[in-house]
Amino acid sequence: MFPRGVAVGMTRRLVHIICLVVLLFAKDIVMVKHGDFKTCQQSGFCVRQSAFADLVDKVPSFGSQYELLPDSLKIDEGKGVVTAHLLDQKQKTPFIFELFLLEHDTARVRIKEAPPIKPRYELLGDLALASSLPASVPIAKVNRTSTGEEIAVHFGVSGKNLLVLHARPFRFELSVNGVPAVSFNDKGYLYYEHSRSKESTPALENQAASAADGNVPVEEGANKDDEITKLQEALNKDLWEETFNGKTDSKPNGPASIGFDVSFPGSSNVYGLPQHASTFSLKTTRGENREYDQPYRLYNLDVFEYILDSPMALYGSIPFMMSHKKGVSSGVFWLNSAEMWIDVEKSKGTGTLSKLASYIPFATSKETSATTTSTHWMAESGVLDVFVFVGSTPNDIFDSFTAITGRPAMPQHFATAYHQCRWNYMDEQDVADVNAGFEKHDIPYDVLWLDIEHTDGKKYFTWDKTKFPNPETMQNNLAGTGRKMVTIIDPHIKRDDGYYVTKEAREKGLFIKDKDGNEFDGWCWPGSSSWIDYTDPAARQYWAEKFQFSEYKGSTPSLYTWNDMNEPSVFTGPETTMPKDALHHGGIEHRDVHNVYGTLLHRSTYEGHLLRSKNEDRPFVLSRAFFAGTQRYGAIWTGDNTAEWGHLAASVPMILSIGVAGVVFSGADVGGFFGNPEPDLLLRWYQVAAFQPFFRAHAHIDTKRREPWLFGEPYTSLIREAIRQRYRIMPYLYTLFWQSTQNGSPIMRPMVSEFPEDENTFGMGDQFMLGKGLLIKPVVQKDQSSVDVYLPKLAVWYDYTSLGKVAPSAAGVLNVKTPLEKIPVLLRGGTILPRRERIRRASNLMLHDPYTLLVALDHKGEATGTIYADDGHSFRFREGKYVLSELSYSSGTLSARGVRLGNDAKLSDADVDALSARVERLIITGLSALPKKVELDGRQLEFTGEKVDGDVYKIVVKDPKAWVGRDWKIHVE
Ligand code: NBV
Repeated sequence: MFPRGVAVGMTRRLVHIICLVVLLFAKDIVMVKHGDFKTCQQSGFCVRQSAFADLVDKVPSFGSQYELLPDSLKIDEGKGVVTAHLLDQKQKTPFIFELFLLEHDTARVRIKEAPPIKPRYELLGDLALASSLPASVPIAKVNRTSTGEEIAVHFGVSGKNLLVLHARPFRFELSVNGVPAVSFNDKGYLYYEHSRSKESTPALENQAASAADGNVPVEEGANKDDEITKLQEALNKDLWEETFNGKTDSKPNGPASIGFDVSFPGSSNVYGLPQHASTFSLKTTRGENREYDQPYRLYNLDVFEYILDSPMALYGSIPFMMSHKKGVSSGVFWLNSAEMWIDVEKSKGTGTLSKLASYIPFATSKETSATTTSTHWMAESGVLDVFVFVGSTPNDIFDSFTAITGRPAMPQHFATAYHQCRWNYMDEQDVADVNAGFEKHDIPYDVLWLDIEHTDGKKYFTWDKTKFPNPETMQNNLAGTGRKMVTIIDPHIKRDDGYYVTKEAREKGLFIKDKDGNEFDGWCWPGSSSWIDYTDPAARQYWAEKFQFSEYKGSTPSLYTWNDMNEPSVFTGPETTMPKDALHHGGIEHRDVHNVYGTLLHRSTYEGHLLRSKNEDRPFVLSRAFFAGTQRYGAIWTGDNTAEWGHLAASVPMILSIGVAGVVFSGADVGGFFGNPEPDLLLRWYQVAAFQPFFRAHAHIDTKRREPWLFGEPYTSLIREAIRQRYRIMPYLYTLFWQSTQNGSPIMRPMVSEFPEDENTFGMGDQFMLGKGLLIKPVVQKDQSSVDVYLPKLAVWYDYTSLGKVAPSAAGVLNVKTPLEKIPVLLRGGTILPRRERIRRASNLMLHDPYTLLVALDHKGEATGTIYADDGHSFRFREGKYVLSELSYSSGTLSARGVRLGNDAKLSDADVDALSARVERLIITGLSALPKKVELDGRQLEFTGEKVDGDVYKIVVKDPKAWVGRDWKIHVE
């Protein structure tokens, strides 16, 4: 017999060893090769839809088989609704066509089977769209040809938008102010696999292919019969069952895929469609000189060590694409959460322009040399429910898209600061040491994160009692230094009868079922697991309640949440995810809801945070999987990247693509998750991430420790400085977050959205704007001593450090020296940027510190800016408890105007002062001469001045004693 203490110690060690073995085993399962994910050729519906499009290309008469029946057409001008029957002439299947015209220059088009033999999933709108959608708008004017074959519908302010609907073949085009923007089914790829019984004979696709056989062109030396057989095979591929890497999808409902094409006439660039490790302006995937040989895929997947420059699917999916050409922007959003593939093709010419000419006499010849981008969208199931947005600039499209999918949530102030994470901070001592390390090295940070090892056996909502015996004290200690903690909570629930979550969820029937109706059993971190079915409102409610402080033992109000593995990641499932024939609430197949599943967990956790704080505190939840509408719940990150320069470079277009698709709060793991970054790579990463929306360092459990002070000098000081840069601009950043809640504008913006008139910016994704005022270009190569930056000529630019005016080449290129301590950051003339220069250990401790206003003049000697401030954590801003200050500089006067909106008339000056702070310093650059005096209300202000680069003057005004949020004027004479 061993003494009791020894026995306990041995048992613990044994448990530890078993856990390690399980972990290694699990990691082996997860170490997938890229052959573990499907290509289009391995996906039945992608093959079928692509074959259909190929056939249409080869035999044009085969395409466009859909016709609107003119007699069935109903137009409700007042409500802005058009409906009609749509017939698939080849297969004689009926559909219902609906067009809804909405505010925000939006047209919604729905095509449904009438009626389907098997019901299709139509509940997605309730889950993914904003709770109140833009109102319908009346039709301003309708023109209809006598045969009813063409209908021209004007809508929007002064009828500036024109939608022309063609009955035969069915297609429509949308133009704005006379310029064609979007064309639907121009290529005739619309192909709706109607629902059917397995017995329906003969396979209608066979008829379809034979109908075309007379015309199928045959390459020299090829046999015509073989060609037709190949086509027929492709059109019939995997209709009723599909096997990939030994795993079979039983497809009890048979084929249900939908494909269509959308063209952007005269437009060379399309953006969005996240998530891919690809360029910002999407590459071509179809046509002769295509850049990728696969379409972009949207299917939320846990891809281990993802490769760069690839259209492969990753953790999140947003079926939204945007396009822009001078004067016209447009967007397309397909409300569909099934697996999707999208081809991108570019062709010379203007595609649909010629067809539009009769409606738009001024469809000008200016565009004849342009490129048209055509896209082919293919989804496995669901319905055709497409929103088309038009406007003049990308900002119009961000506004419209987030009016439909919801405005971004306003984060708490701390969430916009720097986060320190690793898999794992091992115990309470480790947490205390890391916290002390930040103090000792005088590096600010706001949040410390705990990964899966903090739990008792990967049972979420529990703590490993040995490593974390006093979680409350630990959190309170952090809170005492102004900091928060985040723990990870994943959706896989250990199948352990002794685990209360398993027991309760099982009793309530809240788990996803397998195809036979039994509780789905798969493998994930805890071993054998089941997955909560967040599509079920009862499951969401149950989950939300788990966050109550009384339920989540050891949690405190300063603890927030990280939802990982929610694609969902199932180690034993096909492509490391849930089988498509698994069943959700109401008998819905997983295939229909796959891409929205992770967002429903995100939402449910968000609701849990609301519940536990009685709607007091703004939630903070980070999710890995995402879908359209994720922005309503919080932040996402780009997943498991690698400590390589290429991954640093890729993070910029990735965050840009996610941001234009509404999810404005995102970031990449600083330093790279896998591998060990060299110190210069880590530093360069901090330098750029300090200007990106979500700023968190994270690392894999097998990597060396990399807290910012572990690399010695000069790295400790330089990383400290990079993080301090972030804290300085937090008032600016927080204002951008607020603006984004108003109009969906990304925090980190592509050049094209700030300079929509400058064609040089249209294809650019390697530099970005933070708001309107800062341009950042990362250093993404080792030992790079200088970097070329493109500076649009429409603006004047200043070096952010020296505040001297820079002089780019005639082509707008500026070569910036990049010694280790510097990456190119340029300040745009015309900007007033609020900063806080007193850096404290955590950002909330700076909330009442005074501001420094940085004014950079444009070529007219003017500048504007906004400051938004609130209590940093509650929802009281919704009742008007916030400060909004509009600043402008013109003719030597800086004017500040406190804007009081809504019922904030209740806000007294004292309230304003409590939420705000005074200006302690005013810096103005770009002056043509040194002023003689600077005064406020007749009071002379002290200032110093100097000449800086570019023959301009910079002055620093000391303590003007002006409050942000109040009205005042400072005169510079
Ligand atoms: O929970 C462990 C990790 C996490 O650190 C990472 O950020 C996630 O993306 N998680 C994935 C699971 C294992 C990855 C190999």
